[in-house]
Amino acid sequence: MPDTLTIALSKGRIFEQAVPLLAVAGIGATEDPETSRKLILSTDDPQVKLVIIRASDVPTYVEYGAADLGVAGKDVLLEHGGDGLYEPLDLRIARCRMVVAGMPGALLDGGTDHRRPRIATKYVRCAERHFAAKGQQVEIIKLYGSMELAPLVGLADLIVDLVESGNTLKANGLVPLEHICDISSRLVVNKASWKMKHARVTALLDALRAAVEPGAAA
Ligand code: PRT
Ligand code: MG
Repeated sequence: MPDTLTIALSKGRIFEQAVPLLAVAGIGATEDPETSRKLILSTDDPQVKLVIIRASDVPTYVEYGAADLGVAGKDVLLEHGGDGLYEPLDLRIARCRMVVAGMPGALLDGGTDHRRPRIATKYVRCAERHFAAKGQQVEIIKLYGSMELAPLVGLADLIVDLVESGNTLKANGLVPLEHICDISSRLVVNKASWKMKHARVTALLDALRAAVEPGAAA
């Protein structure tokens, strides 16, 4: 069926916040990924299915055409890099900020001992770009999670992480020191699907745009 659409989503906040937008666009999820063990979920539109994958895998599925569309955080897209997919719409969901954080009073330049500050992060590319733009030499330590622990145990001087309420930083005695960028989730589209399923994809894109920007609809 050439006009079937597959949409890649991750469980948790992206699924929860994308569902109301998809519903406005006429796509109702008929199953809940938090309770279902299925990785392919049907919707009440027989021509649309959802695949439930890790947030950081969404760009890969969409780039390779395993999904026609997907929803991914800008942080994930910046780390994925390249121009292998289209990013036509800011869905304005799962919003947060990417920041440099550390202990109160931590020196962003590493202090006086001329050692390059060590930065622990899951967002290696974003961190490299941020410090390079400031002309600052740093040593990046790649972690896969719990970045907030790194400064507490002497693994790193600073972290680059996402902050929403600030509660996680506060609970670990850390403070935001520099704002890197605002983050929200984006609709991404496979390039071949954009051409081959153009009518279907643009109809969904228009419906989602109207759901995101009520009043801005044509
Ligand atoms: O968990 P997994 O490794 O599968 O992937 P993931 O952690 O990337 O997925 P998920 O579902 O946690 O996040 C999906 C997307 O949500 C991210 O890619 C971001 O674009 C977006 N998002 C929005 C966030 C947050 N807000 C957020 N607060 N992602 C993570 N956090 C974490 C943050 O890393 C920190 O540990 O929440 C903590 C901070 O929250 P506060 O409220 O205490 O400041
Ligand atoms: Mg997570």
